[in-house]
Amino acid sequence: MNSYNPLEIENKWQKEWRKGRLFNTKISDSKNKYYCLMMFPYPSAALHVGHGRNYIIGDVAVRYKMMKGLNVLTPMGWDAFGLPAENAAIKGGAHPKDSTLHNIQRMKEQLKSWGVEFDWEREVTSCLPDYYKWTQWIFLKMYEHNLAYKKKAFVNWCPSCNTVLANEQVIDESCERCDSKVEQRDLEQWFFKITDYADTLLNDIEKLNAWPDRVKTMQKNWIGRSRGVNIDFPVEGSNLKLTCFTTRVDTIFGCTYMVLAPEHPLLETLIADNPGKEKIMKFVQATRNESHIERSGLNTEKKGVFTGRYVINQMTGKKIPLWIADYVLMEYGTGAVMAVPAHDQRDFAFAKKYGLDVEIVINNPTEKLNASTLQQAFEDTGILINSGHFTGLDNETAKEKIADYMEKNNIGKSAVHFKLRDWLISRQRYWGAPIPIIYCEKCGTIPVPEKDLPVLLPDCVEFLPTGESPLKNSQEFVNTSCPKCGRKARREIDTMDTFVDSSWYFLRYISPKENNKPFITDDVNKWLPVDLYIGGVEHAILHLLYSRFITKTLYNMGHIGFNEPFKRLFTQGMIIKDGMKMSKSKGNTVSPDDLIKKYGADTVRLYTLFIGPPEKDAEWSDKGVEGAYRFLKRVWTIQETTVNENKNTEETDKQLLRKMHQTIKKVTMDMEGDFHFNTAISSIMELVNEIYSFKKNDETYACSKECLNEVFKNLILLLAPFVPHLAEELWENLGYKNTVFKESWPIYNEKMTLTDTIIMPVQINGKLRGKIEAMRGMKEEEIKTMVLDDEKLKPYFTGAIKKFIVIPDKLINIVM
Ligand code: ANZ
Ligand code: ZN
Repeated sequence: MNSYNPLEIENKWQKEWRKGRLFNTKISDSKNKYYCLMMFPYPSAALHVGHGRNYIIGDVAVRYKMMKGLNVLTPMGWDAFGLPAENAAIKGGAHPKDSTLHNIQRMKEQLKSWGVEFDWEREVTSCLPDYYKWTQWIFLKMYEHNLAYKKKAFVNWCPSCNTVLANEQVIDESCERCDSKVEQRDLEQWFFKITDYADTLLNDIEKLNAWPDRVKTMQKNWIGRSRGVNIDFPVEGSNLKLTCFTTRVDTIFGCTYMVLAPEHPLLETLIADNPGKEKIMKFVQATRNESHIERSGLNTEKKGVFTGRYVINQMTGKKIPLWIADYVLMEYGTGAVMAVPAHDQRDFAFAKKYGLDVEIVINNPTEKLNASTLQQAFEDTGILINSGHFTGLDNETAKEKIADYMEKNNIGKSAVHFKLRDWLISRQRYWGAPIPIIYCEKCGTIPVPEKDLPVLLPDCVEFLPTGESPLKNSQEFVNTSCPKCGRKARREIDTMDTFVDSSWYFLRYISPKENNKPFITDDVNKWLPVDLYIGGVEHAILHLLYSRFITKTLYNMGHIGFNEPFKRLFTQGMIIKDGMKMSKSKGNTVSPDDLIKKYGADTVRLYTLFIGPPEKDAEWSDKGVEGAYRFLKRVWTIQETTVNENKNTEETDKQLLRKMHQTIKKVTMDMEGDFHFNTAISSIMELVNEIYSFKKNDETYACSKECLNEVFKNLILLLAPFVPHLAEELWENLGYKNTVFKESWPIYNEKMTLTDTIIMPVQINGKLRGKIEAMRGMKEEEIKTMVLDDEKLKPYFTGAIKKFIVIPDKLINIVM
């Protein structure tokens, strides 16, 4: 037998799988379907072993499900539009299209060399016209159903990338990509009306019972539903009134001032007669340039200015000062807040800074509070004090009673507000799908007719960012004619956020070459929802929320028959190197290429899977790879073993078979459960050790040939999803003609997993006093002797034994 030569066998089997079309799925056959989706990557640069973990986990799941007899669909594609390719191009490299397509080739080769197989006939690439044509179609459908609109909005602006950023692309007030400080700008932008779906997106989270709880919680918090009351405050000396939203109406008697957002629409009217209005407007202007994240942060110092006006708290009849403060955002609630310094920390800090009144209206049950010595707001629950005839109520009851009272007396109204904002989808950048809109001087905003899709992205464009989309400079692109009246018209020059591209790609995989439709309704209805979606937790909020949203809109429009896209979600942990997340910018990446050349893909796969529970972060170590390689060589060598058949092997066979059944059980449970491949692999390693423990110095086994063959055969099947090339080769060497992935997953026999020794508890006068280890089916007399001789039990035998009851294989009961 040859020694283990991974490169040779890996090459051979990768070719075989493709020749045998093992991963090419027939969509027409949806019986026992299993759709396994892995987040499609951004083709920025070569993959490192951290990326690899994602796809290796997916590949194991796919191969396992195949062996379980399911008809598995495993497609792959490229999230190919977006900033990095464009930024790289600006730095003097190739055209984004060339570099992107080049990277795709490179990454595809890497996936193949890992032995990670996909149905490549279904490949989608979001920057190619046959894909983005349908992204534009999605936009048109959204527009048609009033779910896409344009408005002026304050947006995060990166002055260096010269583009709008989504909130989550802003990290510590800086641009995620280039670290420049982010500004706020008021710009015309396109939005998708995701807020119309806030309630459904929130409620349907309950249905996602195979999603990780923490992802569900992140989605809930992002949607952020709050129930409370909108309260009216009349403005003194005018017939205006200001409405504020509060979730703590129980604290209304402690409201000592009111605060408006600097962007509040009534602000200029309110300060019109104020001689100091210029100073106020200066403050307003300055605040508007700060990022929202900075303004509302818990630890940033709050700034404000008095408007000179007062409003009436209708519950107390008192007039309270009206302020403007940076910590109030126009985008949330009503843009006005009733401030209760005694019970809200932000209000407390603000009141202390500007010398505003503090009035305690909730009693701290453990310590009497004093307004003049209060060190921080008391935000807990308690009993109302100083609150008119609501005094004495606990604050939850008070919330209801006060809300009722306000509704009856026209002071306020129950209200629900969401944190979720509409989805800003326009980008002032080149490398994205053009928004299919035309502006005609006569007809206004006109959507591009479906028959004219795609609106092609021109190749020759000067794409240096200027703050406006580079498409502006392409005359051939901008100038067009109005689809309605035929007059000269201009095209929209903004492109779409790449999150739009990725919000529907899982539908396209089912019929990727379809020319007349984005997808075939009947087929997607058969194959979706996706059975298993694997990806990084960094997409736990936006990508998943947007995909759910687009799915729900298409469902409501009648294009698909399901309203949640992903049945089960699995988020894998990151690979850490030198204490940091592996990434190109940190310079701590490990390339799989050299490792695969040196040890083979199976070793790299095994190590990656063995490194820890797949949902947790794990530290990479090159030494560990060496260990995985040694293990596979050990497995390889089992096939060379000869057996001494003269031995009496009944007992040892039984022992080895028991270990085998135990291993099958353990591995199967790990595969079916939380994908704990690491513990599955360690139990396989134990089985291999057990096999080796029968190895004698004379290179023979003390078990029978039949037994060893049986165990080895099942060992190969168990290993197949993890180290597929090695498994195929060993399988072939055993004389099998078919690929191991057409074999059934091994089945264990529960009875055969049981050990022959059993632990029996010993009760003395009804109390558990100890345990003994007995053999299954041991005679009563033998057990009695064992118990009486047991050193630990001896101290309890102080009197005469009245009864000695043995319940066979279970329990011993002694009465003294
Ligand atoms: C009075 C009050 C007293 C409040 C108290 C809290 C505690 P959630 O739960 O996140 O929805 N608020 C309302 N609109 C705001 C805005 N545009 N900008 C900043 N803050 C705003 O938060 C609702 C609470 O956040 C509201 O309840 C309001 O302060 C504040 F002891 O009203 B509260
Ligand atoms: Zn027109």
